Amino acid sequence: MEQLTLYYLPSCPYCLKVLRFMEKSGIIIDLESTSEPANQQRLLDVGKKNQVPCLFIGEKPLYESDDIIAYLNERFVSRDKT
Ligand SMILES: N[C@@H](CCC(=O)N[C@@H](CS)C(=O)NCC(=O)O)C(=O)O
Repeated sequence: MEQLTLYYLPSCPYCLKVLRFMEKSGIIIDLESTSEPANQQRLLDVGKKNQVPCLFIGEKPLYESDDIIAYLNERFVSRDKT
């Protein structure tokens, strides 16, 4: 399975929405704050947009908090129930 990394900013409400969902669901993945210039550069290099939150699924960027939550829900929550 691909490595998951969430690029986020602590001050971003959309990021906090994703982080709250992860906490509630017990989902632990790598986190990288784009307040670090190197992380921001990597987000731009891979995702082409300086927008957070962005979930890296391997090397594939997924933007939009609702889409990220839907992906994490499908990968970690819904599958546990089947
Ligand atoms: N619709 C997006 C909104 C994300 C968003 O607006 N993020 C802000 C930070 S709170 C941002 O990265 N703005 C910079 C930009 O869009 O270039 C979502 O739900 O993820």
